[in-house]
Amino acid sequence: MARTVWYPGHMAKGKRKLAELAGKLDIILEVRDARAPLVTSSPIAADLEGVCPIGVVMAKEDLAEKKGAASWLSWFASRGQKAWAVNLLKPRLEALRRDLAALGPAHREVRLAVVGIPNVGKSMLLNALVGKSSAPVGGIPGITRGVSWYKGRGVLVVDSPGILDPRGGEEIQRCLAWLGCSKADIIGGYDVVALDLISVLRQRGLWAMIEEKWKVPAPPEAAGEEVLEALAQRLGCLVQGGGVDTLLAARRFIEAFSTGRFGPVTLEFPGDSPWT
Ligand SMILES: Nc1nc2c(ncn2[C@@H]2O[C@H](COP(=O)(O)OP(=O)(O)OP(=O)(O)O)[C@@H](O)[C@H]2O)c(=O)[nH]1
Ligand SMILES: [Mg+2]
Repeated sequence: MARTVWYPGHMAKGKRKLAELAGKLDIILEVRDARAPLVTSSPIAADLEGVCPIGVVMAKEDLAEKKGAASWLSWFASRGQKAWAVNLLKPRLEALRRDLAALGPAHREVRLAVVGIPNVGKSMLLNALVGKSSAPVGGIPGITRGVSWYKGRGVLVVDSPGILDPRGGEEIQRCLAWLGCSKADIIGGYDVVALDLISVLRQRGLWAMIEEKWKVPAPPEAAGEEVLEALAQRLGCLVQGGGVDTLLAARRFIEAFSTGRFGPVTLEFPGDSPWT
């Protein structure tokens, strides 16, 4: 299996720090992306299983199909694992807060850490739980660089940097790039990653959502490269001399997909995941 080279020092250090802290925590909240809750699982949460209870928070519920989030909640429940689905842009965390409050001893706040791969919403969740904007949030992976404590509203929360699995294969890393969790330029480039996404969306009958928003059809006889060129034309990504800038178009396409601009989509369903 191919190895990715993107495993910067802050990820290795964050992983060590979290392992040291785990024994002092009441729970670890592992944030995943509700659009693909298996492929976005965290290697560090898997490592810490048994050291401390782990609950799964599926963030970006607003970007996932309703039936997808519901079926994942049932799937986690059937395995006896605590899970919640949340939209952190409009957080309604009553159920999560209630469950957390039941965990810690009455005399002190609940101690928890928020872990997960890059850009899934860890810092947004922390801010929503703490009740104020404390941790930096951003649309690109790698915003949080260290492990820090935050206190508020009955909780003591540790934020941590997004940690990717350096052993994840190329296909997994590409899927993570579509979701904004990995950087396309370190796994073959934006055009390769976009062509892959075009192919998967067509195979799964999901191209209609792109066509509806961006008016670019993808008839069965058209090659992926032709569809990418049509996207570049549509987006006005042109180069001097009359050609199209497919790299720029690929980047815009992936950004639009990862931030949910085409509408709700679920890439993995229980029992139906191409990556696991
Ligand atoms: N639509 C939507 N966007 C979200 C949600 N949660 C987080 N985001 C967006 O996802 C991006 C990443 O959020 P962060 O909280 O910075 O993610 P993180 O996991 O802390 O990222 P790193 O620290 O870089 O690993 C931001 O642009 C958020 O606005 C959600 O529930 N719905
Ligand atoms: Mg963060």
